[in-house]
Amino acid sequence: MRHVPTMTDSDTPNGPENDGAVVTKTRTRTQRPPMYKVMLLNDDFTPMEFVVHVLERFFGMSHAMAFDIMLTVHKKGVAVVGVFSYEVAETKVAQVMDFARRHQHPLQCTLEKE
Ligand code: TYC
Repeated sequence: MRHVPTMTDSDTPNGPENDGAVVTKTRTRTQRPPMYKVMLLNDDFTPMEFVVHVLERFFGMSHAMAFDIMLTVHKKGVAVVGVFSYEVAETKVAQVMDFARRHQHPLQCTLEKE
């Protein structure tokens, strides 16, 4: 029976004893999906406790972590609160914006490609 060369043969590709067959190997480059940073912006009116609640409720943070991130936003003006796929990031932004609007707070949440 005719020998079919494979990449496990020590003399492939195209070494001796492969009947002149051309062995090619195609490398498929996999792409990681782009990720998006969700950011919270400071303002002068949204109560601190409300922001802490938002971080616990929509970003699954502990109270201590939520308080810490809230203070960072308060002091620096902005902070990344999570990194997600586009669909998840967009959903988080919509949930936060809707929740803030329903409570009549001007809290702003945005997303940015990483
Ligand atoms: N600066 C607000 C205050 O003093 C608190 C605050 C923190 C508001 C973070 C928004 O994303 C924010 N009440």
